[in-house]
Amino acid sequence: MFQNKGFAVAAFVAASMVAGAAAAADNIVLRSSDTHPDGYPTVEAVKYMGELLKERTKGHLSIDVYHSAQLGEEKDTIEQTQAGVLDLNRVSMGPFNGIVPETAIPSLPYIFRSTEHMHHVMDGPIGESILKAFEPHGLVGLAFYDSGSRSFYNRIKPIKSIEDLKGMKFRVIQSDVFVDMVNALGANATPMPYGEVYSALQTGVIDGAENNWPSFESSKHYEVAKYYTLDQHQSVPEVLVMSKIVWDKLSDDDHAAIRQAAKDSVGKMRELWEAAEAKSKKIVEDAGVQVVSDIDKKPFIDAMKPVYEKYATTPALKKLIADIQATQ
Ligand code: GTR
Repeated sequence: MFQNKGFAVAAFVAASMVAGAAAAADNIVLRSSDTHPDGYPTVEAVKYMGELLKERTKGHLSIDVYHSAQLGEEKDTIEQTQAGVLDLNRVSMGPFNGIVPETAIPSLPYIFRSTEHMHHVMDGPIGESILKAFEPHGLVGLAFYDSGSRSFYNRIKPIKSIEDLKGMKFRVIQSDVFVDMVNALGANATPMPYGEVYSALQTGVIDGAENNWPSFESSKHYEVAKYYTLDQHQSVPEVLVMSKIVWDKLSDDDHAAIRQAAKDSVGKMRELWEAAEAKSKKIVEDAGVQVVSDIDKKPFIDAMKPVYEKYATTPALKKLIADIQATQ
């Protein structure tokens, strides 16, 4: 019935079992992709969701998480998910910006005032409406995860003000919002897949990149980029999506179980995230990275005006910005 490898494996296992074949034939193993290494909070949160699902459906539904970009870089795995080749995908909202216009709004620089503000927005009706916005694009939005805040790091010098960024070359996620954000700060943006950043830093193709503490650490970029400036320009939530093609082959009970398990993994992710941030910060600081934390953010915020104007293209998107800003 199902074309992808995960289901094929489940069917093979079922066929080769003599006793209990009927029950096993019904078992579905969903394949989920993640760019991060094993142990990273997003990987562990989806594993946790899989455990809940397995337990609650008595083995009928479970998840295999393919970490470390084993199934490809984010842009490619999104296409595979839309095509029904991949079942689940945990990705940053960034690479969705060109596909699902609503995702550009929470990706805007400085749209969230704090982690609490981001939680209030993404846990409430605004978050629900953004999850729904994935459906016309062949994807079912299941949950948002934390991602701290993204800041610039580089291999050249400590960046202490917006002037220091002028003319420097930064890798960004393959999204126009990210490109426009870096260019609006007077630097030059180079979009490229996550997996290529380490060697691009090492060979000098780029001067720096930007990310949160756990990504800066687990990617080992801190080995080759010794200056980190906490300008905290974006708090782009992570998102867990499912292929609509695969979703449509499942029952209403399956849908309810998947939605609930995804929601229940959000709290787990938040716990893991806090611990990961503290751990990564320590590793990076112990490695001698120079951290600039006393930075005046006002010039950064002011420089983002044209970026907001560019992405508020319809009355609905303008309203989305206003609704996020009005959320307490
Ligand atoms: C991380 C995010 C990843 C990936 C990465 C990147 O913060 O968790 O999904 O998008 O950033 O910069 O490519």
